[in-house]
Amino acid sequence: QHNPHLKSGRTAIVHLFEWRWADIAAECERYLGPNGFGGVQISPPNEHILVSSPWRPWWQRYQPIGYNLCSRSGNEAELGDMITRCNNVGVNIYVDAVINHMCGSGGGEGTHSSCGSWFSASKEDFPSVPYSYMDFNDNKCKTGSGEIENYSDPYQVRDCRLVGLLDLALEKEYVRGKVADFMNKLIDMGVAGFRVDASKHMWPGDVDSIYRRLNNLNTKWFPSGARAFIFQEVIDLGGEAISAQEYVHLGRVTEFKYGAKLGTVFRKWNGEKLSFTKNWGEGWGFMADGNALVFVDNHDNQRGHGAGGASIVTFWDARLHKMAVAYMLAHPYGQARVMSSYRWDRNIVNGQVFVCVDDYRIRMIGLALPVMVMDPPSLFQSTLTRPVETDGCVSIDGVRSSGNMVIFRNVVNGQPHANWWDNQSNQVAFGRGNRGFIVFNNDDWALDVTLNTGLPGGTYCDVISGEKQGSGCTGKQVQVGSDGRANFYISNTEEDPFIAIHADSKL
Ligand code: AAO
Repeated sequence: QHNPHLKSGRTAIVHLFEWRWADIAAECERYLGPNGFGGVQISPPNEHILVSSPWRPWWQRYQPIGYNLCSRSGNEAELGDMITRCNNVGVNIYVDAVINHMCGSGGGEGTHSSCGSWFSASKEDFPSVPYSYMDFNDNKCKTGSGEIENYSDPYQVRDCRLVGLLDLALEKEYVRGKVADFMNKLIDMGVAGFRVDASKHMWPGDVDSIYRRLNNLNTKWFPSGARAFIFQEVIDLGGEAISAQEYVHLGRVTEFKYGAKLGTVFRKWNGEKLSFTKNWGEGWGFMADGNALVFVDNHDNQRGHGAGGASIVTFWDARLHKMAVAYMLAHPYGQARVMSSYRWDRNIVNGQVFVCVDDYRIRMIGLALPVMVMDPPSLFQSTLTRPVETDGCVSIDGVRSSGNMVIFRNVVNGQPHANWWDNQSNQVAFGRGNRGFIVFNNDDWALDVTLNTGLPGGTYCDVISGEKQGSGCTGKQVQVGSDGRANFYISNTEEDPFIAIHADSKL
């Protein structure tokens, strides 16, 4: 099902990677709700393995050992409280559903799991579900190793183990039922939908059968008869046996070409120029607008996992990343997702750990909030409640842009891509009907040009260098004449070489 069921006027989703449920609940009330965010993609809520080598890595949560709702992010009560509180302020919750597999085959045996449930990876025994060896694809997989050895063979990709993860037999009624029960429990608690992890590794017919078993969404917050939003993780950069097209009738699909190409454009690699993005979207060979879930970077390719390659821009390239995220949020194509995660700054001073957070926490809010560390000292202590330390980290300057661009996207919602301008190089501008206008300078020289913005005459506040506060503006001001034209000057040496104005930033 392709509709994210966003509440009125909201348009963007944020992935709060590895955040605790209690922190997300507070964030919904304090920031996301009031600032027009439509929804949160949360980390997998299922019980997961505890990995010791390396110590408690983020990716242990992609190794379920059962469907009890307790994880590094918190327990079932905290999850339920978060869902309720976010829904109550108009912010939907989307669950990262890991249903293709259980833990890795080398996961051992014992109670090293997030709720302490016993399991045996070697015997393929997960009594808390329960699943036994009969519920896995060992006999179906035809490779000698039992692993996916060749991505050009669709049978291997679906029937064999992805990086050693025990592959569930989703053709079995029993397994489908257990997966659906897990998802239905979350639906009944009030979630709006699911990111379906590793969808490429499941047969479309199998996941279709599971989706059909899902309950309608909880009518406390959603219209009666509303079906869960589904967005499926299928990495399709072309050149493999399995394409995203095999899944688009079932729900939206992650468009991995989007971030890979946008990164190439902003980095000016392969002769790409921003001016070539005049027909950005389907014109670039991406899937149909209504099928796409788009993002600049994700939790995998931000840290060297998954696909996209070196072109992906992340917070490590903060200047390009801010521009790329703003481009995505200003552009009408696809359901947009921004992300918040964290980075571990190798900065330990006198035994005290200084932590930097990346895009979201610093750039969008700049407030003192709990900060996540990469390898929390123990379970359920995954965040350190202390103010953001900027020592040795990114600066707080110019931190508003992504949050304000989410508001831009809401304000221009439904308006057509309009008033395109480019200099045949890396300076471009476009508007959204008569509601918003954005100008980028990614060239090595200044931009100085008068453009038709499509906006009514008046003085507008640039929401990148500042924002409207009361009747004033903390950033640059743009004068739009009664003919809709305005002069823009953007130096190529600015930290944020782009300007965005919209109907609600009019002074
Ligand atoms: C961990 C360890 C493993 C260990 C395993 C089991 O790292 O060494 O064997 O445990 O004990 C995450 C981590 C994994 C981790 C796993 C479980 O990323 O490192 O394994 O948790 O703890 C494929 C899948 C895609 C998947 C991606 C990472 O298709 O679904 O790999 N993403 C999701 C999650 C991810 C999670 C899982 C799935 C598992 O987002 O966080 O894993 O639940 C090609 C294919 C892609 C393939 C990539 C990477 O891409 O197309 O399908 O993604 O390779 O293998 C060019 C090509 C491009 C190609 C790319 C890379 O760009 O154009 O197509 O090169 O080769």
